[in-house]
Amino acid sequence: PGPTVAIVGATGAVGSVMIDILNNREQVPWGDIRLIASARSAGKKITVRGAEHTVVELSPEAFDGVDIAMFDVPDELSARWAPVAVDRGAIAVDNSGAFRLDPEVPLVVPEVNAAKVHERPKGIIANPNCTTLSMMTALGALHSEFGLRELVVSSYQAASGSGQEGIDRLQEEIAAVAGKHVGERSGDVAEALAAAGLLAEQTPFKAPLAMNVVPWCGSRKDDGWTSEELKVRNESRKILGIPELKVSATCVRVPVVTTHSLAVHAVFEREVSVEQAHQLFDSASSIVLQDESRGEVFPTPAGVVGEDPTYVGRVRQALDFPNTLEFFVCGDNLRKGAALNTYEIAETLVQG
Ligand code: 11C
Repeated sequence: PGPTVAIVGATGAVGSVMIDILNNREQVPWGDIRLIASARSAGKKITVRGAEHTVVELSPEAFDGVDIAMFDVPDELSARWAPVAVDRGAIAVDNSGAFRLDPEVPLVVPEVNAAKVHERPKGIIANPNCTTLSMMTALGALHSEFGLRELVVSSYQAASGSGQEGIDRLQEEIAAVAGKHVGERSGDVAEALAAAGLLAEQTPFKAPLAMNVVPWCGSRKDDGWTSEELKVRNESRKILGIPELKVSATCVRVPVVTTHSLAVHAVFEREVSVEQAHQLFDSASSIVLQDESRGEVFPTPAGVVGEDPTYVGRVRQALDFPNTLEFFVCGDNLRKGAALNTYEIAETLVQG
């Protein structure tokens, strides 16, 4: 039999996508597939690869016999349980933020730095934040040819970045404003939400998300930055192997259910043309180039949701900055941004 794989957090928003990926990518002949979740979800039956599996409760024994444990749970649960999985003999591939900046834990995007999976003194491999990941395949390809020096990005992040709670809240908010004549007066969207019983203290977002954009993702950090903006900076540096990379990010939540988008301003050491960038994107198997200059449409999150590749468009040479490209990327934050990249790390471990 093949190696035993565990999904920790199997019933969450990312865990559910992981099961879909397991059902649809059959290159690795896994032996046992173990679904692990909180006590609340234990006992639930889920069919994976044609066989019914019962979700088991998170415990040290749940990792016995597991070769690779993929964690799709909040930071504090990963921080506690990934080392337990390693103690029980598994390699932990962790999708949380708990270990990403640990110098003894590689932060891996297989298209960019696959070999790092073998440098894991703690037995843990980290999967990047979905916002960072959504632009990494494109930036990795450009960096290897032209040498990235500076990065300025604005994100347009989907509600599912806040998990099932975020998805449910956005759907409820949209239902609450649908058919109402709101959005023409300050505060009227919030009033419509309150009238529908959607209280401000019950949302994962800092402001109404329906008919709005919210320039705040993650938690508050020093000097006005958010955790998400610092993750984009620190994780991009680590994945690309450029510790001094200049990065500035503004992260914004938009009323999209799934798929993060980013407007990227990337400055390179060497001269780079749109044609050269197009060629690189065209030759990368996990990138789909959708650029207007070819008579095609540009990518949008509604057109990319559910897709595995990163979509790139609006590639332009900056008019006032030398060696600089502007482009727009869209990536499904639950697939390449989370479950798919985690799964690809596991595949890389198995396939060598
Ligand atoms: C968001 N990117 O959209 C975040 C969610 O560090 O894995 C993922 C947080 C993380 O809110």
